[in-house]
Amino acid sequence: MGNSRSSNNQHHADLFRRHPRNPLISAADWPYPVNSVFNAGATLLQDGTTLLLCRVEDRKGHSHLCAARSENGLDSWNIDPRPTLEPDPVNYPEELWGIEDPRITYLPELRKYAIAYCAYSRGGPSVSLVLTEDFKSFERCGNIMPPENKDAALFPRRFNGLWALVHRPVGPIGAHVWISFSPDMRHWGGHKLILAARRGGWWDANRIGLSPPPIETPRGWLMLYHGVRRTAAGCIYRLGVALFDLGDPTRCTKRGDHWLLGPETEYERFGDVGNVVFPCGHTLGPDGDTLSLYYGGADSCLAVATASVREILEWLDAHGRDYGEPAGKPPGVSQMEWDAETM
Ligand code: BMA
Repeated sequence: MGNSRSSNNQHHADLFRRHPRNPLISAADWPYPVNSVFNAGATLLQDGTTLLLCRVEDRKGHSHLCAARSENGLDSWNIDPRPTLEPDPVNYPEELWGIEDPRITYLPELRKYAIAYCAYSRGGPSVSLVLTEDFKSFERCGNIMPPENKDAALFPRRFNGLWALVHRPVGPIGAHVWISFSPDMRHWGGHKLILAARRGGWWDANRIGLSPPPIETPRGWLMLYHGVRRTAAGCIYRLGVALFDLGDPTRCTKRGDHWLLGPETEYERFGDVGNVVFPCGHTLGPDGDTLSLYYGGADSCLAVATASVREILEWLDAHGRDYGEPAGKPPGVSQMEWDAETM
């Protein structure tokens, strides 16, 4: 498994399995000089090719996006010889310091891919959206969430006629996951907090954010999210899971208490920013169950881990916190408010 600390995990569920070929891609593989390649969005093209839209950082410290394609999603990557999508600060000043962490959602209604990404503006990180049919030409929708906000992705279809976006604004009392709705992808409202960072000693205390775009399952939308633990030695980025109602994605139905993937291997523990696993994309295999999760390791390289959606759901059933009506919660108090008091 290439996992130097796997023995620590013998008593934990091994839901995500790292590929032995990890890390899959790093700066050394790039066709032009770059500092690092990480945090890629992912999608399967119509012909079954895996496309990764990688965050690529140059030696100014600014990021752009560049596509890498592979038939098996593991090797023989065909990388665009030049940046695929570059910041355009002349027309979009919010992209002054680069564009980062793309998350791709295919929209069957438009037959287009929507890419939500972080535009690093003078006011801080913000969310921008772009549409494409082919990852060659792009239709910019501009900045849709002002700073400080990131970790955004669109759902693949509308709810009650409205597009839905998951995102992560930062406020004075934590950074939580929100949802917003729009009739046209330009104007957003109906903002609602849907998953709160826990507090105190939890692995996901104070700061959480969406990882890859929500994953549709028969039981609901599976949301893999990252939690940030602040320690005396720096932050640790890990991955957890929650489930949302299929017809009403504002309603969390289950949440796991444990993280499912954390930095353990060398390529996750050491790099430009150590102790980081940061997935921005996934693909689903032809069996409809095998999830390939593409993630940045230590802000320096790209890796993949596979998991079974069915096993994740079973694990949530066995170990997840039920977001129904737990005993002791006074009527009229929302689950979120109750958690804030009790977690
Ligand atoms: C987050 C994002 C990610 C990055 C992570 C660790 O806030 O900026 O792009 O991987 O921090 O540095």
